[in-house]
Amino acid sequence: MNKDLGTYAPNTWCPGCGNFAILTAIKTVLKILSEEGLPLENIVLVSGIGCHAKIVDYVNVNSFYSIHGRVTPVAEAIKLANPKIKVIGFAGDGDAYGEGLEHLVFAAKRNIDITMIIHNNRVYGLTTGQYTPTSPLGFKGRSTPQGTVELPINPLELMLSSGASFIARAFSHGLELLKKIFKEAILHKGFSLVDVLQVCVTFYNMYEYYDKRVYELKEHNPKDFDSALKKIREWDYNSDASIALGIFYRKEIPTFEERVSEQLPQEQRARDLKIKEILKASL
Ligand SMILES: Cc1ncc(C[n+]2csc(CCOP(=O)(O)OP(=O)(O)O)c2C)c(N)n1
Ligand code: SF4
Ligand SMILES: [Mg+2]
Repeated sequence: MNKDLGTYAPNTWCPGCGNFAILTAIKTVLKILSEEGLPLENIVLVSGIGCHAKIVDYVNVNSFYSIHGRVTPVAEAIKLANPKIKVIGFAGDGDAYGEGLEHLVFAAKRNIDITMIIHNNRVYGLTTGQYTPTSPLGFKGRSTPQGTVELPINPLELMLSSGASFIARAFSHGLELLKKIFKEAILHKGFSLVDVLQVCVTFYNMYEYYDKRVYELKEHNPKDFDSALKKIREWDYNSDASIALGIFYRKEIPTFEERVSEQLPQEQRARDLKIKEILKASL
């Protein structure tokens, strides 16, 4: 296996695309986690449809290409079928905050132990520049040549109110923080979401804009719901306010799969255990 977890698939992202940083960060983090004892075969990546989705072609671990808007339910199904798997979903903003939004809300609500990494370039990249739920008011793109006439959603506020137990924001220009946040999100027990401000150089080049405004969260208590809400509301994806990066909220609560397992009748749990032992012995 290629040591840096790369593959032979030709990379078709535009030069300068923020997806490259996400790719480098995730490969590094998975490598570190495997050195720390997480077998690579226990990791499954899931992607949607869009520029972001190609990431699973470029990382040499098991993966599943789903369809637009359905990264979350596929990731949830894999986790429920085999709770020992670390499932990491990669979704676009159109994908996760548009077509698949209801899945995200319910995954957060049930606190299923999956990690969702959102490549939030605030545009439909693959289909060449239409607006998404996080494009700012007045965004001019293929489908809105005169500018959008609606305000964006704040996905982090939505996640907080839906019950997500880990909420963070990262930026594709700043590898160290990206790696740190990805690692924390993957290790978190419960539903984790990282909204990555991933710059699309071709249809919405925001490098300069973000570079001037981002700062890293310090002296912030991520266990405190009210402080998290206050920080999350500081920037509404529309104003010119400063943009905080880091972990806004983190809470340890029982996961969906733990609660499901508790409800299983004793005989069924014993039978599942027996099947696992037989499978283990036959390997
Ligand atoms: C069910 C379905 N609806 C719509 C499409 C068309 N489609 C493909 S990619 C895409 C937008 C992708 O945007 P985003 O999720 O933000 O990903 P990006 O390309 O920006 O990474 C759309 C609308 C599709 N393939 N399937
Ligand atoms: S269109 Fe945008 S998001 Fe897609 S590869 Fe090019 S720069 Fe990246
Ligand atoms: Mg997008």
